[in-house]
Amino acid sequence: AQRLKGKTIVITGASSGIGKSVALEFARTQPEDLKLVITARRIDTLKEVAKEIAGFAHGVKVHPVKLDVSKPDEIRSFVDQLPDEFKVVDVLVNNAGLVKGVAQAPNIASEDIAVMFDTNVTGLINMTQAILPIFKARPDGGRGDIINIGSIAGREPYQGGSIYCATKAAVRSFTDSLRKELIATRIRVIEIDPGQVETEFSVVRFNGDKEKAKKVYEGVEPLTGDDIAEVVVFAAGRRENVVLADTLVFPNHQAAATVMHRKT
Ligand code: NDP
Ligand code: 8X3
Repeated sequence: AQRLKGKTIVITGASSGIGKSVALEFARTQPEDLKLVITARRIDTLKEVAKEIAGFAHGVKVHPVKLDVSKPDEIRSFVDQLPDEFKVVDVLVNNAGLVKGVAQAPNIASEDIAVMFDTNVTGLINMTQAILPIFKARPDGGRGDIINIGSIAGREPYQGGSIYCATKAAVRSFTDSLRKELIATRIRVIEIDPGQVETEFSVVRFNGDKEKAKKVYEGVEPLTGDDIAEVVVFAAGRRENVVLADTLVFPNHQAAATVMHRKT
C-alpha cells in the first residue's frame, strides 16, 4: 500500500462499472495520501463517486472532471487544465469504453462503428499520448504506469461483436507496441483483459434495455467491477521492476469469449 502513497491516478470512465470500482479500490487501499482524477461524460455521477470516497477516505483528494475521450480537443484541455496538485500524473487507467448492439455486417450502423472506434481506440490512444510527456519528463527517460483495459473480446472475436472485438484487438496491438517503444524507460505498460463483468456494459450495448441486458447474465455468475479493480490496483502497487504486462481474468464459469457454463 505504501507504494501508492502520494500518487496521482487518472481514471477514464470512472462514473460506472469497472472504472468507478477502480477509483474506490485505490481510495480503499491508500486512504491517507492519494490523488484521484476521475473522468467521464457524466459529471454529476462523478461528483457522487467523489462524495462516496470523501465519506471513507479522508486523506484522498478527488478531482472529478467531465471528459469525453472521443473528443481530442477535450483531452488536450483536460491535460492543460489539471490543477497544479494533480498535474504530475503517476498512473493512467484507460478504462472508458463501450459496445453498441449485436449487428452483423452488412447491417452495422455507421454511427455505432464510429463511436466504438472513437472511444475504445482513438480515445485510449489520445489519452496515452496526452499523458506520456508527463511520464517522460521524469528521470531515466521516464516513469509512470499506463493500465489499459482490454477484453477477452480482443483475443477471441465473436459473431455479433465484430466491431467491438476489433477495437479491443486494436487496444492490444497498440499496448504491445507501446511497451516495446518505451523499453528504455521505467514506464510500465499494463493490459488487463476481463471476461464477463456485470456493469452497465450490456445496458449500453442494448441502448438502455435493462431486461435484455439482464438476460446476458442469466444462469451465470459474472465478475464484478470490484474484482477487476483489485487486479488494477494490484498491478499499480507492484515494485517498480515488476510489470504485469498482460492479464486475462475470467469468472469461474467462463473459459473463452463464448464458452460459458449456464445453470438453466
Ligand atoms: P460501464 O458501461 O459500466 O462503464 C463504462 C464507462 O466508460 C462509464 O463510466 C462511461 O461513462 C465511460 N465512457 C463511455 N464512453 C465514454 C467517452 N466517450 N468518454 C469518456 N468516458 C466514456 O462498462 P464497464 O465498466 O464494463 O466498461 C469499462 C471497460 O471495461 C470498457 O473499456 C469495456 O470495454 C471493458 N470491458 C468490459 C467487460 C464487461 O463484461 N463488462 C469485459 C471486458 C472489458 P460516461 O457514460 O459517464 O461517459
Ligand atoms: C466484454 C466482454 O466478450 O462480452 O468486453 O464482449 S464480451
